[in-house]
Amino acid sequence: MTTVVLPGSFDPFTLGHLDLTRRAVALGHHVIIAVSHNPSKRSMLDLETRMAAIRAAVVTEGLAEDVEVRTLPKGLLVDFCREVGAGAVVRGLRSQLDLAYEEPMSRMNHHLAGLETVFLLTDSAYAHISSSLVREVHALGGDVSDMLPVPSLDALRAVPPVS
Ligand code: COD
Repeated sequence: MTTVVLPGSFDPFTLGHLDLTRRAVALGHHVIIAVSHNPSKRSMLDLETRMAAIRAAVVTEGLAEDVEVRTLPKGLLVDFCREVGAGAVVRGLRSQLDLAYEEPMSRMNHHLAGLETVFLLTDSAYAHISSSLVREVHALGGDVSDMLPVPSLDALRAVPPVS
């Protein structure tokens, strides 16, 4: 079993993220979901809330044995991967736009530490879902209940829409 890191801001953790996690586990990996913490970037949900919602979703999905949720410390992803003994990073690709964003990061991580990235093509059922659009739809009073695991939805509902 290889340990892999699935890094992200997960603000909020969506059904697309959950599907990515499930599929990485199905490939036989032990998955560390590493939640980034960037104090200079305002997130809708704070770090603890995001992590608690992810843990709850992982338990509900029956993945708790194979998945850990940790904070991604400030610094290089390759250093975190070395620290936790991860052999690769897992990232999802929804479109060519994602590939354009991911390619330089993947090449840099490989250059810095020989760290591989495993790309999984997003299930088309989730390809239109992004955390940023979910935040926007929610903030404007739209329904995001079919895009999020229940714990993320509960966390988001605690944040009032813009009036
Ligand atoms: N379906 C499937 N997958 C999805 C979906 C969906 N609907 N939505 C998003 N995803 C995938 C994304 O493609 C991504 O792979 C993953 O889920 C996480 O998504 P996000 O948006 O939460 O993640 P990001 O892009 O905010 O994460 C940024 C990092 C934390 C990875 C980045 O900032 C980083 O690597 N930081 C470390 C700094 C570093 O080492 N830099 C130098 C080397 S590059």
